[in-house]
Amino acid sequence: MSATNTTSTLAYWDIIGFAQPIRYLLKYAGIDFNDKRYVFSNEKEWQSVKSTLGLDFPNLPYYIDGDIKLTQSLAILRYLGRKHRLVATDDQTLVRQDMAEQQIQDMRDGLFNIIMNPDYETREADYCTGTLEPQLDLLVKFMGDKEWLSGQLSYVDFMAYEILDWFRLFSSDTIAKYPVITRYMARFEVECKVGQPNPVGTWARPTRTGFGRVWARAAKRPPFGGLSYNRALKKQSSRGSQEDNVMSSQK
Ligand SMILES: N[C@@H](CCC(=O)N[C@@H](CS)C(=O)NCC(=O)O)C(=O)O
Repeated sequence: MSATNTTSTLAYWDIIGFAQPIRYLLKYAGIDFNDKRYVFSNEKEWQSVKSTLGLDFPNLPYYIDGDIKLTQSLAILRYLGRKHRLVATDDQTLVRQDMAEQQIQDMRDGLFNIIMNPDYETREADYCTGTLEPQLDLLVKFMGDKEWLSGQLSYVDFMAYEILDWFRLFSSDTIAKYPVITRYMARFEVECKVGQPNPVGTWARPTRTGFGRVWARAAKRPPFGGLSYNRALKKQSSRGSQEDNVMSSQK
């Protein structure tokens, strides 16, 4: 079976999570894929098929593209990046791409550490000023006047956008301090049509409530600093830069 003549399948829970950058990339590349969602509240459904799919390391997300079957979200993103030319092509941009990839992973891990922590509320402020802001300072310096992290649009920007969006939900005040980041996100939303009715909007946005539930469960308290998801979004858009507000009104 050829990998190019089949409809591929991306499977994950019915939430955004680790699959969302992959969904964005597939949509951006114009791939008509089967967006398989296992019900998060019914883990048995996934467990009953987990070992039957021919995956070397069964997990979610998984991606099946003809005879290519893979798990590990980063491996999937790299595979799709190579396949759809969303990878750096020279040494300078490759080095930037590789470093940004790992830095974004570290930032994501930092966020998970804090939201999983039982002392979440008391640690949140320190995390924002002591960890997140220095990381964002470095990211802004790294970007300089470049539009994309490596210098050209790559799979790493899909990862970066998603984690920055989580940070924006987590602490919109922190992200609002970084106009370069706000503009980068707005640029990505335009380029990749995030939140617009076609082709991404109708299936991407509603899943964010699932993300809120996961977050709330992990932290054992309401997400987004006690705000409901909708109020958090409103607060975020009312504090964003002018450009950010333009983007929000397009959603
Ligand atoms: N390193 C893996 C982690 C995958 C992972 O932890 N998947 C979680 C959801 S985020 C899961 O529920 N996997 C299903 C399972 O463990 O059976 C990746 O990046 O894909």
